Amino acid sequence: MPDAAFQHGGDRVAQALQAHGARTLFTLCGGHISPILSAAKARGIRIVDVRDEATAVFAADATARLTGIPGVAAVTAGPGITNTITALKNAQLAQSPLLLIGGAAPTALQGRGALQDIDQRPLVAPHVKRFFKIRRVRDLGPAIEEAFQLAQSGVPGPVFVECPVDLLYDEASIRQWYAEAAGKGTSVPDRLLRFYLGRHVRKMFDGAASAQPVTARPVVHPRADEAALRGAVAALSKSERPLLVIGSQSVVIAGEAQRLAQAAQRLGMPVYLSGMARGLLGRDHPLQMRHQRRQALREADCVLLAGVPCDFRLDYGRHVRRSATLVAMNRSARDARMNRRPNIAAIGDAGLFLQDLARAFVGGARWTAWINQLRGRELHREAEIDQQATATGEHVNPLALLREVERQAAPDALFVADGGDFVGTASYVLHPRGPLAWLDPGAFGTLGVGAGFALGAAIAQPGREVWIVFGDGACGYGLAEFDSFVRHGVPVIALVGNDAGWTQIAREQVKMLHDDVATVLARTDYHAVAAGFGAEGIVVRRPDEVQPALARARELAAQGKAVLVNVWLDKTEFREGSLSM
Ligand SMILES: Cc1ncc(C[n+]2csc(CCOP(=O)(O)OP(=O)(O)O)c2C)c(N)n1
Ligand SMILES: [Mg+2]
Repeated sequence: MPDAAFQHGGDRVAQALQAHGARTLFTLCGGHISPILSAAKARGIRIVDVRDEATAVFAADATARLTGIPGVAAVTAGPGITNTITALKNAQLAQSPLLLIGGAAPTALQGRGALQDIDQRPLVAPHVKRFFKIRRVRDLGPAIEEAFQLAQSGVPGPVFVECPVDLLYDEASIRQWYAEAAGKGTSVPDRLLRFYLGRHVRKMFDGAASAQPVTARPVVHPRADEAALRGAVAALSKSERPLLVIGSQSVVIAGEAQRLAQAAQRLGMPVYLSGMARGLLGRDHPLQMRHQRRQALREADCVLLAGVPCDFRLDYGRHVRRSATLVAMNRSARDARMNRRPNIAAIGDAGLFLQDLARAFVGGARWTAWINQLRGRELHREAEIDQQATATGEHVNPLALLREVERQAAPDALFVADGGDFVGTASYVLHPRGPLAWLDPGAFGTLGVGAGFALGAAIAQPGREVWIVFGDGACGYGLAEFDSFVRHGVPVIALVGNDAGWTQIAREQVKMLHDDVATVLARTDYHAVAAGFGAEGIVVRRPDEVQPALARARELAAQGKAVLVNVWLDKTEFREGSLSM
């Protein structure tokens, strides 16, 4: 189809998506967005329709995180948009660049009681970098173009483009529609209405015919200044016990992940990885530590936080000793200084800064004793977990289950984490295989991301083994998406740690209030629910069933089938004492 001849406004949106490399559009249909879906399909964009708008946004989020190209979701006006709010907020806090296209009532009927017509700006604007309200057809393409660039610039995040339905159809149809609405009456008010609506349509289509197809704009990634680099080199040169913590924001330029991994290795200091940065150094790198981070932070004399703010996860900065030199690398000046003023603030992309640092700094050999000290603790803790994994009970020990997943999962496996205690345990036991091999909700701690994240991941990277590590509570949010997995031929392995409860909450609630109210679930047959949607369901109640069940699940997934493995867990003390607020 020649780009110059747009069919209609919906096609302008589709052309702009195509120009930015969007290969997939996640959606749940609605009359307000039909022309966009149809035109995107005609242009070869894969339309992946799901069962809840939140899923569409979670999927777009995962696509963005894994490919570095903003993921795209389109939802209908009103309730379609309100259903996305949690997922949008999650993407905002996770700093994930995505584009949400929302429908809206016809321009002339907004505020006049049209179907699903609400003022969408006050609902959506707080959760996005910008809310584009489009009023003219010619602005559709340029708005998408700007939205893509904005989503990826500075601190990445979601951007919203509101497209009223009367801008999305062809001009002749819309003229006719407005003419019919204006009626044929001869009274003065009738004639005035006709005049008003005629002028309105002219304005909507003004300049549309000459508007050109859009092209993607370059994205400039922010770089910290030279002074910060010199300061960091000087701090490291003096340090006896440096520690590097790398978080999600360091890998927002997905294409740089491998180079960042090499830089971290060259720097030669102990590293903790969190969020999307998990797996950056592969499965078992001698510099990577997983346990006792708090203690290591207390002992370190120089702490480098790469894309990691001093929020609750670092006890608001209190985990870092007062006398330590703190180097904060962050795209956000506010996050770099949150709760604790760093000695050196490198405001810019943390991943690029670490690459520069690895080039500028030569040293590291004298840290061997420090590294060995941390490694010793690491081995000790691993031995403890091994010990706990041998405990047997009536059903399955979660540690033993996750150890078996760790043993079996493919070299390219991607783990999506959605749940409480079971997932917390998994984050210690599972070793992501490489960069961008772990997806969790991020700072918002949102339950229910699993199905959407897995869908986005599996579609963005076909052929990859995608696991969802689900709590039984968390799996309930997205169970209906087994329907989407089946219809779209998306093979994911959902591993449900079924402890018949919202255990992470119950653990503290019962201790503090002696009441398990609202935290108790049943040993529900989640595998049968998945099977009802046409997927494969496997149940595991005893330890000896674990190994064959996981092998079978991998086999089925390799054949292109979605599988849910529902594993009855025993109680464990592993997570005792862990609480985040
Ligand atoms: C949307 C949302 N609702 C509620 C919570 C609070 N919450 C945190 S962990 C948790 C329990 C999770 O239960 P489950 O998924 O079964 O995992 P488990 O802790 O039992 O392993 C809850 C309810 C949340 N984080 N997000
Ligand atoms: Mg549970």
